[in-house]
Amino acid sequence: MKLKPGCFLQYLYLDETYCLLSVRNAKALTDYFQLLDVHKKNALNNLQFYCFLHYVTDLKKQHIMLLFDLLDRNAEGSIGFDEFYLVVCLLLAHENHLEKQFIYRHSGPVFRLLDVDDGYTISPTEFQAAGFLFNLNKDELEKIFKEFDVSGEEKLNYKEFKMFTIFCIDKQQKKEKERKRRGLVAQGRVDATRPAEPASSPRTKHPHFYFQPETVQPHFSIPMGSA
Ligand SMILES: [Ca+2]
Ligand SMILES: [Ca+2]
Repeated sequence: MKLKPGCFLQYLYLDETYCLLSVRNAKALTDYFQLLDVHKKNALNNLQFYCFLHYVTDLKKQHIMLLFDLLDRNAEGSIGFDEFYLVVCLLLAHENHLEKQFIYRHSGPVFRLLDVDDGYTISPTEFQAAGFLFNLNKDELEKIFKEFDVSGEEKLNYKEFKMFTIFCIDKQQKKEKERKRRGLVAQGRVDATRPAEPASSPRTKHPHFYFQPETVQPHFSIPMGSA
């Protein structure tokens, strides 16, 4: 999925470590949300959500409606600002090739989003249905299940999923380092025969200045049996 050129969202800046917007950008997004919320219900229905995503992205109708259903878990027929904010951060993460960072930073909400039947595990079917959100293809998803389903029941519990998110971030950091290294080699600033430095742990800048609504935090509890 891609943002359409020149749309409002392209003017927002996503922090690449925390995959969140600054408070200032979040305020601008609130104003935008209020413009979309023509019925003044502090929520968007599926038609409003569809029009918004159809206007700003190249997502197909079936994917937009699936995303709406994933967000509207209590089947109220609408989604609030917190869910809207999460979607916008995800769209910007895509735009900046930070999907894996997004999964790592928001592992709780992502797990909850993928766990359609609220069974506290993610099945291959659940994962495949929403793979488009994180740029994961069928082969990649199969590999993930093979590698991280430690308990062997062909489902990922939260602990297994968390391991996968750590793997994601490591892979993304290595990729980013290699990309930067290639740039420096091209500029003649680094010896091409010198091996790349190992990936470091994620940066720990304090997220104090970023807007983090409740739904972006892993606020749900995992039963003892599945952890
Ligand atoms: Ca499930
Ligand atoms: Ca498992």
